Amino acid sequence: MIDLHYWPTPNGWKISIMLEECGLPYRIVPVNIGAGEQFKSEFLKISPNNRMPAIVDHEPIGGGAPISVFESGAILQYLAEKADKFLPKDVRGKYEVLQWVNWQMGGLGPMAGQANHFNVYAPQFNSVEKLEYGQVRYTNEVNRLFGVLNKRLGDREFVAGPLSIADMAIWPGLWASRTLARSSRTFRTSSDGSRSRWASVRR
Ligand SMILES: N[C@@H](CCC(=O)N[C@@H](CS)C(=O)NCC(=O)O)C(=O)O
Repeated sequence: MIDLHYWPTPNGWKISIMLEECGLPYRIVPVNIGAGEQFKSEFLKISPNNRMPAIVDHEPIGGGAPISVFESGAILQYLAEKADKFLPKDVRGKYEVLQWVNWQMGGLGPMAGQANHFNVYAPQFNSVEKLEYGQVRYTNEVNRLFGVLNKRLGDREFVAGPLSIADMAIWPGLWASRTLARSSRTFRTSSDGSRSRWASVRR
């Protein structure tokens, strides 16, 4: 059995989607990040960066003591290895997928998070003048990243080969982009044909 330390956000969805797609048995352990549960000492033992999601696998690959994993990209990779699904074994296919997982983890995820912060959350507490630089910088970067994804999806059904952990890492970010679209005048949604087609395939 796998414990999924979870709260319903795009990063949490990556893992619940993967567990469901793999058919692996799991139970949800809620981490209410609005109530500060991510700072509890018990949780920090498995996720020292005080962020969810995290997992504890009580029947790990290879047996032995339970294994805990934090960071959604590492969790997706662990589950792919455990289920032997959604991550090819051959070196070309594997790194085709992992480069896009890392693109999400190091690029789209953090940048969409910042764009969301400056456009959606911070305006409740700050003046427009204070926020404008951050809004422009991060919205432009998200526009650029979505352009990269759009181009990638122009001639293929999934991000990297057949359905993989790359799709599961990237898809939940579209949620953030919909919130952004409502709050930012500069977020471009018009030229996203390939991305929209891919998003609807995954629905
Ligand atoms: N890079 C991390 C990011 C995880 C993350 O940012 N989680 C947020 C919710 S989406 C969180 O737990 N926030 C709690 C906090 O900021 O204290 C991952 O992909 O797992």
